[in-house]
Amino acid sequence: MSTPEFDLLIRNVRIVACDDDAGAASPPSFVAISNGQIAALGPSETLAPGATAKAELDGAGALLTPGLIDCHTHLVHAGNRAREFEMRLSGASYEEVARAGGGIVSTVRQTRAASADDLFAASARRLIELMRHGVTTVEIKSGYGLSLADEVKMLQVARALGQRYPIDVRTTLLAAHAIPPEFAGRADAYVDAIVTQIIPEAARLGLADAVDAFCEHIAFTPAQTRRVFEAARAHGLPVKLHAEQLSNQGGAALAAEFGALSADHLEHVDESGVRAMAQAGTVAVLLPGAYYFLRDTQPPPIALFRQHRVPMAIATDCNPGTSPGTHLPLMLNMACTLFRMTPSEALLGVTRHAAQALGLAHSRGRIAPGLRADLCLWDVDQPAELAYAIGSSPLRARLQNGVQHPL
Ligand code: DI6
Ligand code: FE
Repeated sequence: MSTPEFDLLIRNVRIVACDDDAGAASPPSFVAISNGQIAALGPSETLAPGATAKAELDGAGALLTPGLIDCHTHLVHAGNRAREFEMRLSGASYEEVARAGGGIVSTVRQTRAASADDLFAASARRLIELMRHGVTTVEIKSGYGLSLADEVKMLQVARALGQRYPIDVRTTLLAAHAIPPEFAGRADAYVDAIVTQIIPEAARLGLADAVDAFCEHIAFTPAQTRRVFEAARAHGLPVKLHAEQLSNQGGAALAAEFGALSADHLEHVDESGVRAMAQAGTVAVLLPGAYYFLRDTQPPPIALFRQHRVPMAIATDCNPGTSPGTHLPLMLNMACTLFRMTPSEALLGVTRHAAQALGLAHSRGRIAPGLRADLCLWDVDQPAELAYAIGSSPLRARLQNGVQHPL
């Protein structure tokens, strides 16, 4: 009788598969990996006695989760906005800073001025931090270029990061993030450029996995957002939306109308928006880091998402203006403390539901045969500890595509 030779056999781990309840771990189990995928798993005593593997990893009873997925970041950018942080501390609001020429547009200036190499180097530092906190798939948005050449530069840097480091990068075109200075007062003309030049070129170059927009009174109207979505659809690209972050614009319903993968932020969404999301299968991506950093006071309506069974994902929103951080496990804590999510919901939010928010549920986000062997081994006893701890890093090992990389 022949027994399979696996590439890697992980023994003695307690698995949190993240199927639908991430609140408890399995009894001691094994996970077998072949060709970068999970080949088999089960309680330790069910492993065939003659099973062999090219390599083995003893989990020593540690907790095994899917690799974490950060499904909403603006990780590629130049400079920082510590000065603006100080301004806000002395009383200026986010909108006031934006209207005074600070905010997103100041990062646009620095990102445009940076060479691709400099942008790569600055962003790589943040990417490495994400990986150290267990992230194996990250979504990176453009949106600080706001011209054809600079948006393409950002997306190319994002893709290059994914080629250089052991992390899977998904790119999202966010040309509709802010109105660039050269289009001040001519937002519709900028939207023309987005739909006739930037989206078609990003699609032609194959640089974007999705298209996003910032639908808000300080950014793009629902009518402008609709034009962006129509162009995305014409080029076969799925959409996502920064919706109802500062006010209720009906963005969530608009996103749902276009079958959006996700609507993100959502502090001000109402029940009709939530219902539309539920019907469309649109994931709610919640960003507690931005809520915290802006000292927002209206949390997203978690009870409505639960009631209408809208899957909730959690992400860092890593960006220089409203969430300058790369600690995804810390976001679990904030989702629980600030939004009153459960630790189990929070963990599903960075695994299964984050995969869904990127259209990747078929390949990752859970521990199951046939899925990518993107895995994290944690020095904790129970999964709730991952959300409970404030800013610790109990990651012991991280595997991407079945390969363990030094932390
Ligand atoms: N909402 C946000 O929180 C970030 N973008 C957005 O549309 C902020 C980006 C920035 O301030 O640089
Ligand atoms: Fe964002």
